[in-house]
Amino acid sequence: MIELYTWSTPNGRKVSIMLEAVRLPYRVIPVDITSGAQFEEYFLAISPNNKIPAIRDPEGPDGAPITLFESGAILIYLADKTGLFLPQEARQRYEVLNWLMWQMGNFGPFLGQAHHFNRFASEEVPYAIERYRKVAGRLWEVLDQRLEGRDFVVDDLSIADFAIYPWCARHEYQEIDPSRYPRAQAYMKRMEHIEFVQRGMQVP
Ligand SMILES: N[C@@H](CCC(=O)N[C@@H](CS)C(=O)NCC(=O)O)C(=O)O
Repeated sequence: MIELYTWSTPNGRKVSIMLEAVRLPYRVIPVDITSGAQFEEYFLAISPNNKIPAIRDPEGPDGAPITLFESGAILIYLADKTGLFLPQEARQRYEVLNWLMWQMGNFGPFLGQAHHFNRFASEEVPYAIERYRKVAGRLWEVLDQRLEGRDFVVDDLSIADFAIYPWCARHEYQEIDPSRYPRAQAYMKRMEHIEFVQRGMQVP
């Protein structure tokens, strides 16, 4: 059975949503990143950058066990393993990968900085708060524009949506008012009504 090393954060939930979506059996191993569990040796052997999520699949592509870290790589792996949520057709596949990489390089790291400076920094840093508030607004605008005439970021529901939605769901940490981004707000509602998304968002 797949082992999912995770915690209750948007990056962790990308993978639990995918595992729920493809109905692969999995066991959750909570890694409490608030108490430093991500630095334990057993975990660093799986995730050398000391971050969740990570997975161990006893049945990798060649039948031998495989471990993966970085949520984007895990999503692609699970999509390839199951043939689900990442199209085979080249043009559609690259389009999904565009938006997955956009999330991995932008709509995650920069929103994460907004979370940090808005909520968790040990001192108030007005320049950083302002900078990441602006970047967050711009990224939400990019998503909102993309969703013009679309239900999901690439026509059919895909791993790109599983990566993007959990970060939308944390909009309060980003001090983002979704009603300013009506297409993104409608998208959030669409995603939150999907049962496997609801289940994935409860993990751990
Ligand atoms: N690029 C990584 C980012 C993962 C990440 O930032 N994980 C955070 C929680 S959301 C973490 O484990 N932080 C613990 C730490 O940095 O010590 C991914 O997408 O998997």
